Amino acid sequence: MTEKIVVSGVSVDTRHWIGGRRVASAETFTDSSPIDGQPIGEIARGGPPEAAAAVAAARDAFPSWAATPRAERARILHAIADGVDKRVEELAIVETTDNGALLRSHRHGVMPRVAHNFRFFADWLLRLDHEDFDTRGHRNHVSWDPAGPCVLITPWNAPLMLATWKVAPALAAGNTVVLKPAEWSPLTASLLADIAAEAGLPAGVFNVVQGYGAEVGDALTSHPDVRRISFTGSVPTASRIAASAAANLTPLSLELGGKSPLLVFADADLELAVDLAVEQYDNAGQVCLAGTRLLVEESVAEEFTRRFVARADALRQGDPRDEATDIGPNIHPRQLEKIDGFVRRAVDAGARAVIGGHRRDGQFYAPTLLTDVAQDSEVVQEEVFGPVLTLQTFADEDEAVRLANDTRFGLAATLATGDPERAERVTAALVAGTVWVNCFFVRDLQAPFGGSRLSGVGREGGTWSFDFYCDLKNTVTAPKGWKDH
Ligand code: TXE
Repeated sequence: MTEKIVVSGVSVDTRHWIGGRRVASAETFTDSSPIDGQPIGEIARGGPPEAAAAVAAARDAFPSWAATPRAERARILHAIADGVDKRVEELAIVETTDNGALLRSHRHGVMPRVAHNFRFFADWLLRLDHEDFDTRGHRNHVSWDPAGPCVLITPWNAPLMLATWKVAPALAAGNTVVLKPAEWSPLTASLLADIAAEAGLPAGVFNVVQGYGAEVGDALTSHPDVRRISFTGSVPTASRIAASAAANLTPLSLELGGKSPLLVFADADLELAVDLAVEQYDNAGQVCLAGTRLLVEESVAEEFTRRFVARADALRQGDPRDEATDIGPNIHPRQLEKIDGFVRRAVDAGARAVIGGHRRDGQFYAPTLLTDVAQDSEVVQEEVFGPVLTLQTFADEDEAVRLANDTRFGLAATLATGDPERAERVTAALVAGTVWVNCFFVRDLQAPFGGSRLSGVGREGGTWSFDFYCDLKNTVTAPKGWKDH
């Protein structure tokens, strides 16, 4: 296989990264760009042997990394962040070429945030503590012990962002890592391996196995030496991973899909509500947190729809490398098929496409708004993961909450309202891991992040990440002279 490819001027190693070495596979898979559908290169196609080798490398590297003083671990994580900062332009163009999301957002938002992931968890580690307390004179001391090798499995919609949101706290906690990036966007994980090595991360502490989830996944998730599995992706894959991890009772953190509501009350600033709604098309709708169900109070629904359509019509869809583009392509022809299938079936069942409802040339789907959708219909209940929103109306607050909570998911919810008391009432009644009031996508790394119901298991962020990635130990020490009592 070709060991290196050049992607928009950046050299990317196409092999795995195991135990501080590049490792080839006999077989490869083709990685293509959503921008033009053309192949980018052949990537190492891992299987059980590569998975086993990566876990063994992580296991061997664990004792020494776990024993590395916190300050030294934090220093190396800061050095990785510096390496990311230095290569923002390269990472941004490679990620855009690989997954089709906007270059300007990779350049100005995502990649700086990737660096921040490392800095944030390095700094949090240094503050991580638990107050000692006494029990009948005995001192209780809680320590955050590293857990061991962690398997991190990540999706393609925000590849490096979602990977480092797991990698950074796992490494900070003193664990070693095997990262399995999605096969539709394998490239930036390989660049991260280069950056981590340059930053001085010891061999085997961070490993990357490339390949199809179905071929490499089980060997990673059923491995008895793996102490944590963190996964972001689909519900069916999460179920398979949970089943595979069950034999060893390996703790799991699962961040899955959503069907989040965006509630617009009549007392809302309607321009703000429209802004929030249009934002849901970001990343061509491939965002787990997206508020894809617009729930609008009847009395303002007509005016809201009129303003929304005017704004959505003005969105520019095209090459994600162009600064003027608002919406890029969807990740893969299969994803496009899937999106179109959802819309076709909805329209067949009586839905009306107020805008969009069809593909565009290339790998694009027109921003779509569907009305006349039933609450129990597939398009209202299932995650589409494309630029497809539904609009339903409600008569009062009770109905709004009932519709909002009436899916199997519970990842996020957004409210547009001018009434703070209503915001409090509705927020309390919603089933969601995150609620945004008159804003969207504002995320602080110290906040707990995750979903309820089928949107996931567990929370990560700040201390919650360390809760997951550490084995908490309570040590009880007797007072001096205890035996004399
Ligand atoms: O997900 P998968 P897909 C949702 C979204 C999307 C749907 C399908 O609705 O349309 O999922 O996307 C790895 N053992 N989300 O098929 O299969 C796989 O290689 C271990 C929401 O891409 O879940 C990839 O690295 N790993 C989501 C990762 O799982 C396995 C983001 C995700 O792929 C595996 C992505 C196995 N048996 C999709 N099978 C979000 N929450 O943001 C696959 N994988």
